[in-house]
Amino acid sequence: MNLKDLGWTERFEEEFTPLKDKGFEPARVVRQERDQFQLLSAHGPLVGVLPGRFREAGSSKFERPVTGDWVAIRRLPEEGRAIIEEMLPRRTELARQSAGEKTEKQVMGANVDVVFIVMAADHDFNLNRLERYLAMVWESGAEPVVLLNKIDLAEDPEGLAAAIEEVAIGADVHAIAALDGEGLEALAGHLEPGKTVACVGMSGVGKSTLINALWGEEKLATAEVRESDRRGKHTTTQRELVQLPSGVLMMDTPGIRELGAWVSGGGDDEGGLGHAFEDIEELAAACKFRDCAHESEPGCAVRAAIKAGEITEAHLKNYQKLEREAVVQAAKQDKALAAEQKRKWKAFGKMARQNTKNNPKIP
Ligand SMILES: Nc1nc2c(ncn2[C@@H]2O[C@H](COP(=O)(O)OP(=O)(O)OP(=O)(O)O)[C@@H](O)[C@H]2O)c(=O)[nH]1
Ligand SMILES: [Mg+2]
Ligand SMILES: [Zn+2]
Repeated sequence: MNLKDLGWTERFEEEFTPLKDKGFEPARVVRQERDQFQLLSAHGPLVGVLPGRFREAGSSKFERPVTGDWVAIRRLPEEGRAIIEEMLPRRTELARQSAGEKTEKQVMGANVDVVFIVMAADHDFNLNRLERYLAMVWESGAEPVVLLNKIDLAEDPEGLAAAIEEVAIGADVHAIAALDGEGLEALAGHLEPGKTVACVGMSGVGKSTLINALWGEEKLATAEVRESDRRGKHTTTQRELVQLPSGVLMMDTPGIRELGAWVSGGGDDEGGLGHAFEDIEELAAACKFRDCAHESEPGCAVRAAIKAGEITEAHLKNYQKLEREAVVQAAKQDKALAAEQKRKWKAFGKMARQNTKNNPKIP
């Protein structure tokens, strides 16, 4: 097995050098269930064992690995197992903050390149929730792609897709019917070999169905939604990374019942995206130049943070992409506004002219 096929990059290779010197090997977590870790390494599948030190609550040094993480292992060949010794820094981190008594971060997946946010066109359609998903993905450093699934069940799929486009600025939007394979060709551009693509969304929206369709085989369990309220039955229970014949690594995730209160995405009444890039906006305030593009300008605080590993290059790229889109969107709106004004003035002028005609005394 080739590590590159599992998503290994030069950056990981570099970070791994000191660990290699200790005699460790790299492996990727493809499934995690409490303390059971299924790993894939250059030597194939292994069961990973997590030493007790990783369980220290709140210790960032020993944060527990999740599906998608790269870890340094010591193999115990005679037992077919491996000890997880260290975890490599995450390139991207898909996390939601559960706002309980103390804010706790729940990591849903690591080192994901693209996230398919799956929304069903029947019962599931909810733009507020979509905004929170988008904020979570932007914040993770991965690229969000919105999939409107089950369009075979919708009366007006175009209308729904258009409503999504308005919310999902900066993200690709595709309308599909995973069950019949409709519209899946359009996803090809996101499904590169060695890239990691995660599916997220509520239970029953068709995440596992989609992965099966892309696989060409019924490998993952799916189940019909409840007749009474069209909600899913929580069929997928683990986050699992699978390698499709095309070479793309797909991560299936269990649909969550409720998103809960998300600290990261802002409240319901607030558009989520504002918070997703607060870090960059704060950093940018410290750049030497006010109009710093965070490319090669001297005194750029954003580049310094990337260098220090505080934020990822991908996070900045996403921010810039969104910023560009927002500018385009604003320009479009201005244009629409201008057209609207023009129409109003035209109507007004016409009315004025008619008034003048009917009542010549009015100038
Ligand atoms: N009509 C229609 N049904 C679909 C489509 N895609 C999925 N379904 C059905 O929706 C139901 C739920 O699909 P799953 O793939 O199990 O949903 P999931 O998102 O993986 O759900 P969880 O694992 O519970 O999070 C199944 O009965 C699928 O056959 C579609 O495009 N059209
Ligand atoms: Mg599923
Ligand atoms: Zn800068």
